[in-house]
Amino acid sequence: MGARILRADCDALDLDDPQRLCWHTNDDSDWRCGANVGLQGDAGWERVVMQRSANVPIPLAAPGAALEFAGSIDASDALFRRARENCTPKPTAEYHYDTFVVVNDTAVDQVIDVEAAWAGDGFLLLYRDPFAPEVAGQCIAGDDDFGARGSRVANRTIAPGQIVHIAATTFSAFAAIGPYTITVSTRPAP
Ligand SMILES: [Ca+2]
Ligand SMILES: [Ca+2]
Repeated sequence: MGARILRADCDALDLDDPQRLCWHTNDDSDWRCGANVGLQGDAGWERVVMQRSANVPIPLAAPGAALEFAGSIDASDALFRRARENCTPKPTAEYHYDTFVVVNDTAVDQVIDVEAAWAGDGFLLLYRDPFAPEVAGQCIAGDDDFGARGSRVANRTIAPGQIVHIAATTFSAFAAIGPYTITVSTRPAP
């Protein structure tokens, strides 16, 4: 801590070190990947930058406990063609949405209840993994209204290792209904 860092346009030190990396954005010399050096212009190598999905699955709460998510459906949110409550597709209109991804990381089935509280006319959907809402069969369940400003999908069994994408969206196309909370309760073991 506190040591001065060595700044140079490339890491050309210790050419046998497998941990060092260099590629230039505005120069063409000294490219390296570990101990493989002099790679500039080498067609056998490719620069790839990968970003891990922000939606890393979150383990379900322990039996008898719950996860709480909060968000807001805004005009800046992505749009998709959501399913209806019965999971048949709505092929034309588009809806802003957020997703939350959960996983049953236990060795046994878990039963969950998913309940949303909206500031407007929200719509709740559960999808299988991978999240491909336009693909038939990926929708698990949906609910428009539960109470005055809610939606609820109850009593869904999630298999060991199963990933579920919870989509928070709206009844009306292109609506921005503002804040919401989603509670994912894991039922106590029977
Ligand atoms: Ca949002
Ligand atoms: Ca609704």
